[in-house]
Amino acid sequence: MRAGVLIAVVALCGLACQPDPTDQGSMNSTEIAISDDDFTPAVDTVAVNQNIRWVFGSTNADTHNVTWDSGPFTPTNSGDKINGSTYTVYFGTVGTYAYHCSHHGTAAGSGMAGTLTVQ
Ligand SMILES: [Cu+2]
Repeated sequence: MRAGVLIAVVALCGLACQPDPTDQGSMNSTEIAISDDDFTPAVDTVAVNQNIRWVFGSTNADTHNVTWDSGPFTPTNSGDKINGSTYTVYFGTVGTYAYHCSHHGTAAGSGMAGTLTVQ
């Protein structure tokens, strides 16, 4: 009986927990994909006190990085990374954190840029 309930919950979550790619403002992903030349989701909202991981795509032609527009980050960027690399940051403070790729975007959200809201 318990197994039946568990399977029902998993099946329900399988449908309800799918991110809607057209609704970026309300996404909450702990993993942000990096491709040529985008962050997905570019606008993300997550709960405080957890790791967020940027994953550099396995088929990217270009080198990218995560560079913080401002904030308490040391170092202030991920360094240039290539295919399959990851960059993980622990967010223990509520706030809005803007970032960009220094090769394909600029601070304040133009080009390859993203915003992470931690609440
Ligand atoms: Cu880039």
